[in-house]
Amino acid sequence: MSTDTTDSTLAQLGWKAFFSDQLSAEQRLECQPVRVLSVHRGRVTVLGEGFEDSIASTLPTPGGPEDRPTVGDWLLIDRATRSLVRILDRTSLFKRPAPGDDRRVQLIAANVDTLFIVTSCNEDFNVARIERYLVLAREVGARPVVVLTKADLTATPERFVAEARALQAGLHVEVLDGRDPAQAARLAGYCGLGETVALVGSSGVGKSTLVNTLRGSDSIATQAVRADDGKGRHTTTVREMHRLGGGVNGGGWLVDTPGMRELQMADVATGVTEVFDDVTAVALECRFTNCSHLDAPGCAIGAAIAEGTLDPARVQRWRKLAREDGENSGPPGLRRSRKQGGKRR
Ligand SMILES: Nc1nc2c(ncn2[C@@H]2O[C@H](COP(=O)(O)OP(=O)(O)OP(=O)(O)O)[C@@H](O)[C@H]2O)c(=O)[nH]1
Ligand SMILES: [Mg+2]
Ligand SMILES: [Zn+2]
Repeated sequence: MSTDTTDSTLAQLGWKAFFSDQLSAEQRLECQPVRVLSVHRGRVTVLGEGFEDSIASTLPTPGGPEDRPTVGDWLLIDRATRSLVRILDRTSLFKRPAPGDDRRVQLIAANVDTLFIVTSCNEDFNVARIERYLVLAREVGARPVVVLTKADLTATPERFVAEARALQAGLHVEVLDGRDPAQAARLAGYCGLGETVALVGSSGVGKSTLVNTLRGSDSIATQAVRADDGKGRHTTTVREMHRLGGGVNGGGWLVDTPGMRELQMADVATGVTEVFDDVTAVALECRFTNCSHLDAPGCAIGAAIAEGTLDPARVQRWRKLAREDGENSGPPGLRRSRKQGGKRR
């Protein structure tokens, strides 16, 4: 579409050639693209050129489990009836096995460019959890940025930064007091015009606070963490896209998400291989086929741990994720029940 770059509204919303190329000549005439800002029971709030409304989210011909609109999706709606015609193919889709249900998949967000992996400089900080999110980012092809909040609550923020940086060469790590606009402004570069950033992480780490600070507003509810254990109160309950103002604020979109209790992994073999490329490279050298790399004498992983070139804790985290992926992946009917397959995190 020739209007792609000149049409500021659609461009601001993240409209790209990738999406416009999917429209047939007929759809160009009869349909209008809109982006999903939030999802409610059976309905979606959408924004398009001169159009913001809540529409029914039922597809004319529903298909597989990913065939339903999620936050960040681009939809085609009929100009005349304003009904949903189709979901455009996504540049990326974040999903996870729905907690407590082996058959369903929860769609977290679509068409995300960058993932803010938010954790705080306190008890929440956990390299295994960050690795899980890194795997997810790899799998869908979004740029990961580790955002360490509550830097003001620790005397040694650099310790957290160093631990996070060690997880992946060249990983972007930002550390800040998420309530401070001047510090939060360092994140604006990741969310330029039309770009979409999703914030994920545990409850109480300050995802909504960051969105508020970046927008210069306090419209999203936030809540103090529990005094006894420092855990969040699951304040945010819906996934929602929020627009950033222009100028120093970038002009992009932030998807705020509810804090996750657990992040199970399924269909992420590629992501695991890439995030743990140091471990998988050694595993490939192991001369035993079907080696569990646990304690077989002569195993390459065991040798690398003994030599000090591989961190045993990291190998253990790799093994856990790889096993979990194996258990949760494949056709739903063949999945092992997670209740039997392993303990919940
Ligand atoms: N000291 C300090 N407090 C912060 C910081 N960021 C957030 N907080 C506080 O942490 C508490 C939780 O923040 P929220 O923004 O509600 O956390 P959330 O990640 O959105 O939590 P859920 O919506 O439950 O997933 C609030 O009281 C915030 O004011 C920070 O950088 N420093
Ligand atoms: Mg929140
Ligand atoms: Zn081995």
